Amino acid sequence: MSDKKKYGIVAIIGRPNTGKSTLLNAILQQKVAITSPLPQTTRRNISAVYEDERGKILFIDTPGVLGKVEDLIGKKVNLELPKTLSNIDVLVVVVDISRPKNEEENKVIALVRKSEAKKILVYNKIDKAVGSKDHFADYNYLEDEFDEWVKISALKEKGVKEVVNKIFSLLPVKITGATKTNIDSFQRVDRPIIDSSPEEYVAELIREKAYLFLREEIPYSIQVVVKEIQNKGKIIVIEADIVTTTDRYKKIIIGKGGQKIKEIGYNARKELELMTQKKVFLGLEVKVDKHWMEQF
Ligand SMILES: Nc1nc2c(ncn2[C@@H]2O[C@H](COP(=O)(O)OP(=O)(O)OP(=O)(O)O)[C@@H](O)[C@H]2O)c(=O)[nH]1
Ligand SMILES: [Mg+2]
Repeated sequence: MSDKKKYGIVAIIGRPNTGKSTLLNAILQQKVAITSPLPQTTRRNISAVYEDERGKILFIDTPGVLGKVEDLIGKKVNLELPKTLSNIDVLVVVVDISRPKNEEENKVIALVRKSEAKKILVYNKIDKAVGSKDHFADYNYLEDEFDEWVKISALKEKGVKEVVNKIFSLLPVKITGATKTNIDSFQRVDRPIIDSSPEEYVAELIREKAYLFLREEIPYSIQVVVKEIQNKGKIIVIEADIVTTTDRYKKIIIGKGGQKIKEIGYNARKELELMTQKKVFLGLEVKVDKHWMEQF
């Protein structure tokens, strides 16, 4: 490997729903992280490697920084972030300029100030931030705290390459041993290299569809557990549970005549079939476990 290549670890942070996961997917040109219109979609760090002729970047997509933390998941999620930020080269901070700034942003800024990494401010959702929805002025005073800034639309894939260019421009050519080892450990499979297991990945995909079809009805009271993935040649058989906290929620997830669960299952299955180019059988059950959040 040429000495001129650059290696670095990059964390993507910001308040919930700013488009962090959408940006990572756009950079990698593959869905590595699920996205949804609901805040708190990402619950755990998602790592994936980007590589081109300039070098390799290990991206870490993080759960959104929450202001008021009301549930157990939010509490656990909030504790993780400062640890993640302790060993990174570049911090990509995503703000949604189609929404006014709020107190959650101040929490993000506090984390930014503590970090010794290089920093890029990403103004996202420029496609949506027009007329009365243009809140750019709320955010642009932050530029002084950053090494670089860029305006993008992660959804429309505008300005995404610019983000990668700026990351490479901020990475030093000389790399520390630790960073390179960390990135090389991701060299196992096809690009982009994701650190989640097939079970975790499929579970996330099902959770995405559940968020999509349930909307605000049972916000964060669900998790998905994939119990089995069997590759039977032309067909993949998957057994999974959607776990929720009460019988009332279970009823909502199933829906009238099983309509909701069917929709969730159908859409998850279709996406998996597209990805794998195989037929997928997806057995979905809804279960109640009052305590799942405690074990998260
Ligand atoms: N119009 C528009 N919508 C966007 C853009 N980027 C993301 N979105 C939408 O914003 C919503 C949130 O996107 P996510 O990528 O899930 O946001 P996130 O920051 O990862 O959210 P958490 O994981 O909950 O912290 C989704 O509905 C996306 O489709 C953009 O550039 N323009
Ligand atoms: Mg996310």
